[in-house]
Amino acid sequence: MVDSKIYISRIQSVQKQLKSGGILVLFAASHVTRNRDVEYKFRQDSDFYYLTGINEPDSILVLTEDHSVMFCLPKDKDAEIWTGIRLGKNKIKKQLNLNETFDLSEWKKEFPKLILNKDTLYHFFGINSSRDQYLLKTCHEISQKVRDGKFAPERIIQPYFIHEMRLNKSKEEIIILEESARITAIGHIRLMRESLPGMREYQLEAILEDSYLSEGSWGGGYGHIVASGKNACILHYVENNAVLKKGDLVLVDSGAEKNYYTADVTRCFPVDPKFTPAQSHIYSLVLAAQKNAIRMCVSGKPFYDIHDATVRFFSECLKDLNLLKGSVDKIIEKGDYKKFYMHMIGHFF
Ligand SMILES: [Mn+2]
Repeated sequence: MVDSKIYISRIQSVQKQLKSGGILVLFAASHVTRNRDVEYKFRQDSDFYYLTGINEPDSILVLTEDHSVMFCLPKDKDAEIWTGIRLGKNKIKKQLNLNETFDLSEWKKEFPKLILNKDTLYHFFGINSSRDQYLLKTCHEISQKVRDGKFAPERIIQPYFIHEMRLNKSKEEIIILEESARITAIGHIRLMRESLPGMREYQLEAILEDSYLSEGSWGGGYGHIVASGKNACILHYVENNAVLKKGDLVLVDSGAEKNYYTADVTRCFPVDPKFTPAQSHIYSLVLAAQKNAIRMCVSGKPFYDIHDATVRFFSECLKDLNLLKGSVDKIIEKGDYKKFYMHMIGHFF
């Protein structure tokens, strides 16, 4: 169990950012059916975990500037025998220092009271339509009673300020991220050493997963992309079943996740294990672009400056290689480089 102080302080920080009259509703993730009675492995919603440290499905956190409430799965011996121990409302209340906690069955009775006479609803709208509809319906029903002096939010704001909070990593978070990156590097290096012509892409995927789990992470933070030969041109290639051929390059995009923090590393290497001169030349250009981008990552530098510099560099390279024609300025202006470089230099979510 992680120290709950950090979650208490994050909840307080959210409450400070809610103006009076504001109410935040944040849903935990729910189980998702894979087939018939089999579910995908549960993973908590990242925002919900960031604020609560709670790993159970279906909980709902409701915050105003001066009130904190959670609805959670009830203690239930039978259910717990099948699916695991639940914290229950009493433990959660204490653990997160909340004003009130309820069993989930109380949600529809209690929520209209919580939202009554609030003017702004903070909710990630558009992710789950049945939740959206329930919230809108509740607001609508209350607003029908305006003659009794009752009102409900008429404004919905996406609480992106939570993502702003998550962008600023604490020392503790950076330590976990570094650990995810360290484990990821071990997996990638082992993969490069062990891959041979004739192996299937999914065997390489298995090496990554094995390395990540053996080193104490949760495994891949997203589906491992292992793409050999022309498959590497599919950005989010998922099939991972082709045979590695002599002379091919393999592109691997994969990162280990630990405690909800994942690395995200892409590397490209020859199966052979030697680059051809042409492969080596292109590789060295991409590597130069990467090193330059990393050099530009200094405090205060806008993200888009780094992207723009990379686009310019690649446009020059593509012109030198005779793959694109015209002036570099025109190549950038017309977006011709996108045929070869269609994504951003990076992403932060
Ligand atoms: Mn990636």
